[in-house]
Amino acid sequence: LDVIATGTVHSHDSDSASGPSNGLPALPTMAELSANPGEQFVPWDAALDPAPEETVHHVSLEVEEVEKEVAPGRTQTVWTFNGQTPGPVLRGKVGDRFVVELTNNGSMGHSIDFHAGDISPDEPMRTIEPGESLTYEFTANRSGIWMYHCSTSPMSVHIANGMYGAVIIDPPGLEPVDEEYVLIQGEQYWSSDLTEGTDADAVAYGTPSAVTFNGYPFQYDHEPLSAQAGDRVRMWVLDAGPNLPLSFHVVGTQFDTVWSEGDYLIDHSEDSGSQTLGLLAAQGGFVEFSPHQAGSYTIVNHAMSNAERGAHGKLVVVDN
Ligand SMILES: [Cu+2]
Repeated sequence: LDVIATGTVHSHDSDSASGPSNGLPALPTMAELSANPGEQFVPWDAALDPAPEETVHHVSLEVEEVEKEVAPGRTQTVWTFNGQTPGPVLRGKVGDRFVVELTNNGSMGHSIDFHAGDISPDEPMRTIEPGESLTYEFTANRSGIWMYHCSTSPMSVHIANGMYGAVIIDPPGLEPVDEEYVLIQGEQYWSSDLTEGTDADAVAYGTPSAVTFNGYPFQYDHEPLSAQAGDRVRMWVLDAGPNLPLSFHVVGTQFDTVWSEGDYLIDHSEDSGSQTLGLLAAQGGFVEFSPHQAGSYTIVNHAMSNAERGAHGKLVVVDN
């Protein structure tokens, strides 16, 4: 009775009504995550340009900590490369050289790690303080969709708070297709402190507030990707994590080509197919398919709870 009178039990009850009993912030509902974006919302452009002709790529990446709408009704500080999450997609061919100038315009130490290169991490991946720069050079000796990310500790928080992107190195002989897109899965773990952005405990517990393709939940439900019936469509896919796997599926299609982590599982097959491209954190690949009927094809992480947290979109196919 004493316990009830002091309100301890009552406060426990209200906790369980408003959120998990472990003290973590309450998770947004699917209705909240899929609500209409704010007026300032601009979808992250998933359409890919072919690799440029140049074989030496000079890239400038600026770390910027910016306020951004990361989900409907949620504007917080995010840590970015060039003001966007994911950061810019770099694309080239096997043998290309990348010369990256990284500048830290943020308020704390940051860094970058390119999986597309194989070099000693010690110097180029070092954390630099605000106002500092470094040059990070590598030759892309192997094809892939390679993750890049901030590698400053705690890495889970720097990645969850926006610091990731992709380098696409085309496999030799990769043929042009009618439509080519890139989808990068990332998780958000919202802090109640909008300046902090990410809740480190929620990351540790593995309870994401949102799971996104290209940085915003459900964004391609609002602004669908497009193709014409009979088109050949290629979707490059990267799981930037920081933690969760991705079972990439496009409802109504079968993949006749799947390339995962360096090799083809199937390649223009006429009598076998694939339903998902399964990726763990930091793995990537691409799928190809030809939707032969007009319709609205849903893109999901088929680990369905993640789709319902926002790893979900649409490819709208029209008659040609
Ligand atoms: Cu960082």
